[in-house]
Amino acid sequence: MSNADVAIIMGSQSDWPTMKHAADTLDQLGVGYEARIVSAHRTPERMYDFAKGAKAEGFKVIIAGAGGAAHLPGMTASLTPLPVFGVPVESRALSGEDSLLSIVQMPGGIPVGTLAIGKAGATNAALLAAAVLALSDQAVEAALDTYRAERTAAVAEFPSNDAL
Ligand code: RP5
Repeated sequence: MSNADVAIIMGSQSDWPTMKHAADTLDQLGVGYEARIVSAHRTPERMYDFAKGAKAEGFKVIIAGAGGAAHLPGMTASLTPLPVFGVPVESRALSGEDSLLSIVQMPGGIPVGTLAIGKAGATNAALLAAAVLALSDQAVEAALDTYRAERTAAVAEFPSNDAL
């Protein structure tokens, strides 16, 4: 059993600089997570075992990041009843458009909630995972409210020349 509510999985170590933004956001919200490298192509049996066992391990939401021919989120979604949020990692060859289309174009019946390419997607995947948990966790609900209020307060009403 894992104490973590959220599993962050990724296809490669090279995805971690992107997926760390999901981890950092969950840290800010006080949400427990576990991060693992699980490749659909290089470690398919690890992927199968993880996805089949994720619910029994105690995870409630899975965030899956991958780049290029990014099959990890969709394959994971096909093997688990848990909600899966997919993060397209920015690839070198096609800037993540390949990752995005690989993840978003799931056949009807097996959903992956697909986020934006790169850092914004990883951050928002964490916020969506937290929003799911907040439905039954008042501490996470309060942390999300604070997160939003802080971002609202940080927006100046008038533009400044200071940063020019
Ligand atoms: C995918 O291939 C991974 O998710 C990664 O984004 C991409 C490249 O992997 P590396 O060759 O950098 O390990 O499976």
